[in-house]
Amino acid sequence: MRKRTFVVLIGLAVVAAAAVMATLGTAGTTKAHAGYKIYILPKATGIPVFTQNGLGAKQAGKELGDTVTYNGPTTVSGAAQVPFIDTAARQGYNALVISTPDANAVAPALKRAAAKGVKIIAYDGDTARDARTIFVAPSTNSLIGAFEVKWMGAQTHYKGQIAILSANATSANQNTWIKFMKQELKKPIYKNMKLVKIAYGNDDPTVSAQQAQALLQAYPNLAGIISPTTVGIQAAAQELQQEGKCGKVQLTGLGLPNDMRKYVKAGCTTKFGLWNESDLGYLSAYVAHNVVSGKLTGELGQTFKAGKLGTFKVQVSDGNKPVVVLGPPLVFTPKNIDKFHF
Ligand code: RAM
Repeated sequence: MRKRTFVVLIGLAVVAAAAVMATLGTAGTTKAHAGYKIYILPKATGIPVFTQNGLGAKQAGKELGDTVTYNGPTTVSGAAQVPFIDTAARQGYNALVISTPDANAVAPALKRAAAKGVKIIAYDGDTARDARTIFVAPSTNSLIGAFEVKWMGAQTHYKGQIAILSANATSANQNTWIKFMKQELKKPIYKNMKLVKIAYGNDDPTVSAQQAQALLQAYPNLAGIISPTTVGIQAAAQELQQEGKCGKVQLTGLGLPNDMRKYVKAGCTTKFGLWNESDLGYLSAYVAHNVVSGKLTGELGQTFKAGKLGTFKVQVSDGNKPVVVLGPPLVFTPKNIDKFHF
């Protein structure tokens, strides 16, 4: 009797252990593919596009079972990003997703972090090619550059002096777009449009407003300003409005619909663009996850699924590689601006 009870008990214990193992097995599998720590480091916190990138990345983290931390300096500076990179490495993050205004300033720290096993993904503002595994681009750079010139031409009737109000002089994303703007401007249709100055507002609202004002003073006949930064375009719109120049000096570039809505209504710009910043953060977190898991190594042609956004491919884009591109830019006009809420 005793023996039989013992056998039954053993039998029950085996069944229970098997059940526990099955549960652990599932948990174990999930853990092997998720639970990564991803750090998203913007050019600076406090700029709405980066807040939106962070929210998108957190959404992706939720879907993937990863922990996403969003943090960075309060002013736009590559040097100011360095302590955050070192912290992410010290705290054992699996991946660092960075948009930088200064590739050279951050490259050594990124390499230090990579040596400690942190996977580096650049997004938005690229760093040195050998300091990251993959670059996530919001759109094709040549398209972004060409579009901005087309939007300006449409507003100035392809005539007059134009100026660019950029972000930081060291910023790779803006510099690349400006390179493609200059290329577009060489087309015959722009023969009566002349780029007279490139000013830098450092993605600081005050400096950008001062630079916009200086442009208006230095070039009284200015036909338009292209500002390939959400901070710059907003500051320029505000400046134009204050000086009663909306509609007289044209404005285009890259801006957030929410920032720019009132200036569109006031006639300060009739055409500008951007992309969905939350999606950009979301996609970047998916790239980071897949790099950490080993699915993406940066080899051209690799594909992966980024949740609600679908399937993406690692590719060459405008000679840069390896790049994952979010998609074509969105174009905002007085007709469609109220459809966009970000
Ligand atoms: C600013 C930043 C960012 C850029 C946008 C368009 O918010 O410079 O890097 O992508 O503008």
